[in-house]
Amino acid sequence: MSASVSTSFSTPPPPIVLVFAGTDPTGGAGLQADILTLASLGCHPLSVVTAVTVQDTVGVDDFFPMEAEWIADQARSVLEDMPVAAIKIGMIGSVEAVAAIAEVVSDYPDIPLVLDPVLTSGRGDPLANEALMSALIDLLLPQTTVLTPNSIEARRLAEEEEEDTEADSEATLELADCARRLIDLGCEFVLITGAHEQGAQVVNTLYNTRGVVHRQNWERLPGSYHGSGCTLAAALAGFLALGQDVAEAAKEAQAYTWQTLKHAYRPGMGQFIPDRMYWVHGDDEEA
Ligand code: PXL
Repeated sequence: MSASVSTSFSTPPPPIVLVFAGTDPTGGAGLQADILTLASLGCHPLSVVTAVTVQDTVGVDDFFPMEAEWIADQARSVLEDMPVAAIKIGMIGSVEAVAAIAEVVSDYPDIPLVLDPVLTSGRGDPLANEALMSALIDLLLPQTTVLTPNSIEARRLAEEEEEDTEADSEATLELADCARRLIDLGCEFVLITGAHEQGAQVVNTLYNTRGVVHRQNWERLPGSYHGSGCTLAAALAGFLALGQDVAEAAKEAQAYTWQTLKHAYRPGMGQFIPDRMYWVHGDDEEA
């Protein structure tokens, strides 16, 4: 070998974030969204493919779940090679894959874990069934540092858990009750996003075991966005990897995501795509 590879960087290496997610060929959501987000924040993304989707910016037509063993093998290879500062989990294609991921992450209890409970596409195409929701609740929630459901996902997960009890399925659960139930199931924090609720502003609330940690209001933007939830959860994992605590990371991730939505573009015939690299594209107008 001739010249050796230079390692004399004066800046510290980027923190590493391990992502489990499905691929989205539009680049709008899923693994591609996570990679763009983490790169934009100065993190190094490790990417474990959990499923391959067929979709455009309008909706998801089909998906092919990766075999559970392949998911675990992808993750274990990189986890044994590199120091991972945070883990983010997005779409998981099967119950077996949930079990495999749960087993892998249980070997790394000190790494903060952000779980984005992806249940449908933006159009509402199902990406998870009841069995998968139960597996998420039983196997992954107890290992989760921050769960990031939108209000629809929060209600579905909380109601799923109450199904066998006397919960009145007609009544709409208050989001604070959903948060309490989800925390009782074992996650440390829940960040419930409110874009699907009524109101001139979007209200996102972070809860922990003691109740509300903080509530952030955001100007409601007019578009329909593909991959906003992925962006938020990935940014949260990124800010945790950069050393922030959960309360601060949740604020920063919301501010970053709002900017990506503010600068979103519409490359196809469907939803807008958040611009995770908005700061590269020369528009330095303040929000
Ligand atoms: O936005 C949720 C999401 C996550 N992951 C993948 C997706 C979608 C929505 O379409 O396709 C792969």
